[in-house]
Amino acid sequence: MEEQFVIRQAEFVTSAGSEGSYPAPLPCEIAIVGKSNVGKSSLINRLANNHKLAKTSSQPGKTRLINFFLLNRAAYLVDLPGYGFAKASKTEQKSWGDLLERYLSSGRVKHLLLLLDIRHAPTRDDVQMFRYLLYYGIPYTLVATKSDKIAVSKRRREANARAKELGAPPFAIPFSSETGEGKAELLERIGQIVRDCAPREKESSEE
Ligand SMILES: Nc1nc2c(ncn2[C@@H]2O[C@H](COP(=O)(O)OP(=O)(O)OP(=O)(O)O)[C@@H](O)[C@H]2O)c(=O)[nH]1
Ligand SMILES: [Mg+2]
Repeated sequence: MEEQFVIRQAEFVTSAGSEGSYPAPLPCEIAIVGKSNVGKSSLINRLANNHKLAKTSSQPGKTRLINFFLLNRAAYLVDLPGYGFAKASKTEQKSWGDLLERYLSSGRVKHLLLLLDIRHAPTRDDVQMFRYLLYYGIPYTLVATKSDKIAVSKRRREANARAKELGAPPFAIPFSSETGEGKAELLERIGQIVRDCAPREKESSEE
């Protein structure tokens, strides 16, 4: 069993609306993508055990900027605006799309958590996002959110079904921000990711 990433400290760093306002990069940056209302901000709060860290809302379209959170002063966890919020104006949709695209193509992100609602087949936007990350070779983990909304006996199977529908290998972590289900599994994954992006220990050397 992999070692879990223990979040000892999680703090909000900044909200960025353009590249100029991203914070100085760290070796490890993990970002969360998914459609509006799928539970991205809630997931951050659950991982950090702080329901006030990221702003959430029952109304889609809550997160509108790129929000950087710093974990253990070592890695960024990045909350992104959701896609596919039909009620937003065309202009707003375009500007969120541009914001997301510019961020994803900035080369900062080392790993993406792509969130899918465990109850629904992925949308066209989800499929497009998945193809985009494959195209750019961004490592990813699929997370099936709101697992508390379906029977326990179906969770693992339904989560994997969502991954398969996306065109990915059939594995997604069932996760609930309400109950904490999947938190340990996701923190193990994050532990792996952080270890992978940490710079190698330098040999002490005078040269
Ligand atoms: N039952 C249940 N509700 C959840 C879960 N996660 C999120 N929600 C609810 O879903 C709604 C949206 O959650 P957010 O975390 O704001 O979603 P988001 O993906 O950040 O949305 P945007 O910022 O609009 O892109 C809120 O009402 C949450 O309380 C979950 O695991 N279970
Ligand atoms: Mg949000």
